[in-house]
Amino acid sequence: MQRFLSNAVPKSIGGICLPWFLGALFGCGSPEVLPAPEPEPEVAIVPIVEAGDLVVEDARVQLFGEMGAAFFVVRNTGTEPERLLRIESPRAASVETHETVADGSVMRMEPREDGFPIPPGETLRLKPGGKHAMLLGLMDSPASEDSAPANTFLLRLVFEHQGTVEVPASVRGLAIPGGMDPTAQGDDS
Ligand SMILES: [Cu+2]
Repeated sequence: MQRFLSNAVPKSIGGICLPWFLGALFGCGSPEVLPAPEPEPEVAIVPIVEAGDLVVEDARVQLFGEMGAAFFVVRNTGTEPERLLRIESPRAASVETHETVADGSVMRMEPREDGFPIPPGETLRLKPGGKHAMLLGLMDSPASEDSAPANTFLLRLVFEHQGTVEVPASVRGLAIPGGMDPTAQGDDS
């Protein structure tokens, strides 16, 4: 049984990086006003997870003190519609499904309480500036609940038909504005 490294969650930057955090999610971070980032920790290479007709790839989380965001790609290779109902994690008190949408020139997050549909043959992409999962109330989880490899963050994706699929996500610290999806930028960028 492996455990997460205890330093996987940066604890010292909780308060000051909230605006940065929100900017990262909205895809509108302002690099010139940001503090210098700490060196990136070694990022684990996470496996592709296959479950039934579903393939989950590129799972990653960005952690900001007690909050975070999760992103991943799910391909539905089958012939039946699927739906990602919700996401859970032993390290988050709650996980919400959100989508960042443009409201004029302003980007804002909207809850997606019914999760995200994945039609047959299509791909669901959770990414900065778009659909994403918000991790709230991050904590160190008991080892007994945590089967994730070192330096990864366990996500449990709950699908309507496939049920629960456990996915280890690579852990990133602070978001890097230059790494944002350029399609997420507002008109003011
Ligand atoms: Cu959100």
